[in-house]
Amino acid sequence: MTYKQNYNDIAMEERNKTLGEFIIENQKAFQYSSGELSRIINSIRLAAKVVNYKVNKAGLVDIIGAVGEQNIQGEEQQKLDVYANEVFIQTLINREIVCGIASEENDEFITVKGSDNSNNNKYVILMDPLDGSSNIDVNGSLGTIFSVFRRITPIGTPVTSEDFLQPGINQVAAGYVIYGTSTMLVYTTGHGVNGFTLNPAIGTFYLSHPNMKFPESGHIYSVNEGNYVHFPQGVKNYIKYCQREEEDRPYTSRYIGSLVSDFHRNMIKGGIYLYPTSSKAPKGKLRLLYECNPMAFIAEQAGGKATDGFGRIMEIQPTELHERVPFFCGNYDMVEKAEEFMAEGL
Ligand code: P6P
Repeated sequence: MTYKQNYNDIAMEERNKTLGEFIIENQKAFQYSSGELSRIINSIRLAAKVVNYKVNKAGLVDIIGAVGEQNIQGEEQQKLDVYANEVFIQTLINREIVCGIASEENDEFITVKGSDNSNNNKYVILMDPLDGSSNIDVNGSLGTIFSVFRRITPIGTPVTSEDFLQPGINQVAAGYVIYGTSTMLVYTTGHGVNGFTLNPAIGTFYLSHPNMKFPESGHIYSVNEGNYVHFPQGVKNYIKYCQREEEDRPYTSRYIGSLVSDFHRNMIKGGIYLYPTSSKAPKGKLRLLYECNPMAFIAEQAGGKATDGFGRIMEIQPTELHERVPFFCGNYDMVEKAEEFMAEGL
């Protein structure tokens, strides 16, 4: 038999490179390529597999249902939220690769010292360990979102809030895990976006979506229309524009209640995700540091756009760890059109 079998006969395991192989091949492209960033992605990979196992068993194991406490967001903490948070934090600490961790589930950031009690690690990571947890009890898809910065305070000193409160343009890596019909890790280090699908049978991620880009045009809009009456006039006008029977419209409305899932579908099929301000969420609901910035980095690397309705998300100077911002993200021209309505409809 010739070496070149029929491509489709070759199992993914043989035809697609693994995440590990991809990281090694692209090591030199990582900014400050000292291997630490690769090790961060590797630790995310391990934690994602552990969380994926629990997410898939959530219906069987007693980890469904709120743990009874509330996080700083005032949201009911689901057991899986707490579990995922602990898995990602412990995996990152054990690997001794970051000097600090901030999480949606923790009021304050965590200082991470080396086993020799040093502060010599160069990176901080910010994360939403389990995004869309309201979907847990209804078997909906969930996600993990992460954002990586190089610390800006002197190496060797304890990490400070300054290291976390950096504008999104300083990110050195960002990504998400989507726990859906399949589990994928999608991330960027500033050199394009690549998606890796987990083969749960052997616990290996394979490069299934190389160089991901938004399609030329999009026809999906994702927003919680239950809040319509509370939206700014510009958002109301944009939603009516999406629904009007003219040109390439009406668009399709799709909203899963999980940013990662809505974003992922829109990046593949073309669309826009909006979480505007409303009287119920005067600054919006989504958090700048560990939801909007990482998704904005990925969106821009995939040829899309991410704004707060008026300005680029990644140029916002954060002032507090859990600050919220309005979020418009997706196909470049769709976000631009929404911004036009925001400018008119003040
Ligand atoms: P609402 C999940 O809590 C989340 O942060 C995003 O993942 C999701 O898109 C949004 O909030 C859903 O919020 O108010 O529409 O239920």
